[in-house]
Order: sequence, then structure tokens, then C-alpha cells
Amino acid sequence: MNSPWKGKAKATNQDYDDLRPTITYRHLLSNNLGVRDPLRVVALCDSDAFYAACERVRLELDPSVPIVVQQWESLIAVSYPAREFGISRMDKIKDAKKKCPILLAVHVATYKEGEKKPGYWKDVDTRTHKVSLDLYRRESNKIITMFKEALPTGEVEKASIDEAFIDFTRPVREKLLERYPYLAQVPADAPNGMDSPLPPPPAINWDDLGTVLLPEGTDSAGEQSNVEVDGGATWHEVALSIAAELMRKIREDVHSKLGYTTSAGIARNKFLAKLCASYKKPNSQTILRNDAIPNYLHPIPFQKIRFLGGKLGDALAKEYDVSTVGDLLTVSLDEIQSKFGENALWVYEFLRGIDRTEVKEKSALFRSMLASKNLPKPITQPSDGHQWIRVLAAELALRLNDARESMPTLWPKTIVLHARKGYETSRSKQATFPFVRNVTVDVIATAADKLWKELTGDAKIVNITSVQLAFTGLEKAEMGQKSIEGFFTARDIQPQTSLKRSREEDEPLVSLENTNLALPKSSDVEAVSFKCTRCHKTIALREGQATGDPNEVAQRLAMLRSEHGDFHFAQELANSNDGSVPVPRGSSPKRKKVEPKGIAKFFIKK
Ligand code: TTP
Ligand code: CA
Ligand code: CA
Repeated sequence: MNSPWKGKAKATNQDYDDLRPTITYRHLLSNNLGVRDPLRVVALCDSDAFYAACERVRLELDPSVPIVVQQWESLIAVSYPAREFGISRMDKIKDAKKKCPILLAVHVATYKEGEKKPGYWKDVDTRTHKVSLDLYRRESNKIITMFKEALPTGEVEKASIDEAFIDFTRPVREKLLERYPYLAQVPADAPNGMDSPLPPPPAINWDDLGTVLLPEGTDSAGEQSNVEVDGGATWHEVALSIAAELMRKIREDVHSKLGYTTSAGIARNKFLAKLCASYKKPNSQTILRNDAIPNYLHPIPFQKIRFLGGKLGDALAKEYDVSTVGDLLTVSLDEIQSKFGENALWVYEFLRGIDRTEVKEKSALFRSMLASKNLPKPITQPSDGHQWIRVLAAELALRLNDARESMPTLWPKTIVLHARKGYETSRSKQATFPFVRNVTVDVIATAADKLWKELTGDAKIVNITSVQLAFTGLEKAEMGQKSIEGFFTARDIQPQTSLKRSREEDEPLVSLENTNLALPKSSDVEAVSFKCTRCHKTIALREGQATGDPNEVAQRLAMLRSEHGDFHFAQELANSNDGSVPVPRGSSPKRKKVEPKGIAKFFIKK
């Protein structure tokens, strides 16, 4: 291969021309520079030994107790006191107990047939039980809520069950202007007005702010805590130090109010924040100054970096016969793009500590909720599916009702049942989810049972090795706050409204889109179009469909609305390049399979 690649030539700091940006009044006083803001500060805060900590808090145990969480025979979380005995997640429970005879092993809560709530049962068995992560989700939400409440002007993006990115740029700016009010006014004698650089920054006292990574040295010598006073600081370092103060305070509050210790990384973007968050664990925070970025990044084996592991990392390692970030820096942008496609720009930039992705709260809209079970003992009799459906329905009921505590109008558009037969790809059936006031296990199980029957057909014997039940198209009901409140309360006060049919409490009221409910009574239906709250376009029925029986017109309109919602849903999926919208495969028969191009093909799961 005749590539211009210069092998293992040494990278220079010329690769980093943006480490000491000049900050002007315009930079400081503009509020909308987004990811290009030179004073941008982002943190990633991750909980320590999270599941183990949740169980410790639930059981009101002393933090020094060596506790692990087990799932069947494996360990899924190991507390720091247990780690002192040399126990790791790789150990089997038996070996862990040998290493630490006083080890407390808690089995993760499970759902079992016939129980509506998960519990800590004595007889857990993967053949009859299903893992519940509900406790961890709830505790996680409490932590995220504390982040959000502490930082009304910050952005918080949940990144996994126990970590979140926090954009501190705005809160830091507010503090900067509060502490250094002279920055708010461009001095009369400033040579370039708004475009004049800010005056030299004050010295920074990094005391108690965490571990500060410094430019010199690459290993622990490059680390220094409690630097007393720092002379040649930059305004970006002042910004980092303010974020560190805020982060420390929030972490202390999480610890004192909820009992969880956390570790954080603070840097100029998400990539770097994540990378340094685990520099020192537990219960600590690490600050990566811009001038320390090159030395911090160079020795890192690039395949350890998220996104650069897997197939892409293998391909890079093979192509250039190298292993560290520093090694890859001499590959030009043209070279990378010619091999991996235009989109590989981000690879080039990540290697240089540049990451322009926003910290953005993922909207609860378009989300799906999925409960799944791999069956160690396959289902052979179609009638045996019901027990698992009830178990999965119990989980979905609990999760939906939990989510509704903060979003009372949250509604799943569709219920989807997937079943995998042996090694075949899974098959699925879906249906519009009925609109009922109380989403109980029974309501979900009844809907899912119908899908199960459709899936298994008249087969006498099946061989189902995994079942999944999902809600998709979860949205806040879109009928406007007023009408939904009206709906919920009207039913409470006055059961015989025109909407109520004389049926059981939990029977579906309307089997189509919930938006039907927003329509006026059938006699005066006139609506033949609606305005989409997402794209703000008016979507109308085609001419022939807009006339006739008012009820049918209303139903057609509801269908149209539903389809239009699906269009946005699909679009959202297509745009989520990080796979963050967890939608079960095969749930939408309309989606076409598109062959991935360029760098995308390195991210396709087998
Ligand atoms: P991690 O944040 O990776 O690990 P941790 O919080 O247990 O420990 P650390 O202090 O090193 O951050 O994962 C968060 C939780 O996710 C973890 O407590 C259990 C769960 N988990 C699994 O169930 N399986 C896994 O393979 C991993 C990595 C995590
Ligand atoms: Ca963690
Ligand atoms: Ca984590």
C-alpha cells in the first residue's frame, strides 16, 4: 500500500493550535456561541460502583461494607471496599466469596410470574425470573434531577444509567460576570471594542478542586493536586476552575442527600470530560486543562477510546500499524478521509482533543421502553408464552407508571412483541396501544397476548428463545394540556361522559390514536387537517377522504396524524447516529434497509 503515512513519526504540539484561545469581550458577552464557544466547559459525572451503591443505600448499610451485586452467577457491580479484596466484575460469585469471606452479595431484584412488582426473592432462577433494573433507574433519575435543579442554566444529558454530561458553559459565565463585574463592560480605551481581548485573568487557586492534569509528564508525574497558586492562567482555566467548584458542590450534595459518591471529569468538551472522568476513582474529580491535552492524549491506546474500539479501531491499527493516539497524529486528514470517507473528520478531530458534539438532553419523546428476556429454556408450547408475557408486562407497567410521575400524559403509541426462534432473526407483531386511564399489568398483558397469538399462529410446537415486549412512539399525549386534564378529571368526577362506554374500568376507551379524544363530539366534527407541533406544517386529509361520516373522517384524520408522527419518529431515528434511540429492530416494517457507507459500516452490529 503506497500511503503517504509516515509511520511512527513524532507528533508535535503544532497539531493543537487551539489550546490557548484569546478570549474577547465578544466571546464572553455573546450567549449563543454553542460548541464553538472558546470558554466552553463540560463535565461527565459517573457514579461509583453504581448498582452496589444503590443496594447499599437501600439496605442502609455502612459504606465500608464490602458488597457486590450479582446477576445469576456473575457479578455486575463491585463496591470499592470489595475491590480491596481483589474482587472484580470478572469473578464468579463463588471465587469472590473465597477472596472475601465477609462479602455481602445481593442478587439484583427480579420479576417473577404472578408478581406485579420486582422483589428480592430467595429462589432466583434465570429459567423463571427476569432481572429488574428499576431501582437503579429510579436512583439514577434522582441524581439527574439534582444536577438539573442545581444548574437551571446548565444543560444535562443523561449518558447512561449512572452518568451524565453537564454543560457548565452558561453557569460558569454567570459566575464569571458576578465575580469579575468589570468584564461586563468593554473599556472605553479598548483598541478593538468588543473584539478586544479580555484583561489578563486572575491567578487561580485550585485548592480542593480535584486533580489537575498538568502539561508536563504523561503519567502520575503529570498529575498534581492542590496546586496552590497558578501564575500564567488563561480565562479558560478560570472557567474550568469555576466549573470544578460547582461540580464539587453538586457531588457533595448528591452524597449527603442520596448517599452516592461520584467521580467527574471536567474539560473543554464531552470527549475529553469522559476520558478523564475515571482518571481517579472513587469520589473524586479530575480537571483537564487545555495545555495538558496533548500529553494526556498521546499515550492513550486509541482502541480504548469509545468509538475507536471495535472494527474502526481494528482497521486503523491494521492500516497504520500503530496503537496510541500520538502515533495516529501524523496521518493527514486527507489520508483518513480517503480511507474512511468524508465523515471520518471526527476521528481526525477526536485525536486532537476536538469534539463539537453538543450536550443536549435527549427528549423523552420518541423513546421506546423495552422489556426483554432471553430464555435459557426455550418456549415450546405456544400456551407457555403467557407467563413470560405477564412478567414483561409487569416491567413495562412499572416503568411507564414511574415515568408518568414526572410526565402524567406520557402515552405509548404502539405495543410491539418480538420473539426470536432459535438463531433466526426475530419476528414481531405490533398494534396501537389502547387508550386507558390505568395502565395495569392486565391491560398490557391482554394486548400482548393478542400479538402472541398472531405471532405463533396455529403452530402446535414453537421454539422461542427470546421474547421482548416494547412500547414505541412514547409521547406526551398531544391533545393539548387542557383537554387531557379535562379527560382525566372528567372521568373521575363524571363517569358517564360521551367518551365513556359502559365497559370495565380498564377497557380501552378509544382504540385509535389518542388524539381522537381532542376532537369535538361526532356531530360537529369539521376538522380535516391538523397542525403538527413538531414541523409546524398543516397536514390535511386528501380530498376524497375529508368527506362522509364524521366519525370516519375523524378516524382517518387520527390515522393520518399517527402516520405523520411515525414519519418524525423514523426521521429522528435516522438522525441519531449514536444509536441512542433504543428501538427494537424490526419494529417498523416500513423502514428500508440502507447499506451503510464510509465510516458507518464500522458501526454495524452483527
Ligand atoms: P459502570 O459505571 O461501568 O461501573 P460501576 O459504576 O459499577 O463502577 P465504577 O465505579 O468503576 O464506575 O457501570 C454502571 C453500572 O452498570 C454498574 O454498577 C452495573 C451496570 N453494569 C452491568 O450491569 N454490566 C456491565 O458489564 C457493566 C460495565 C456495568
Ligand atoms: Ca460508574
Ligand atoms: Ca458508567
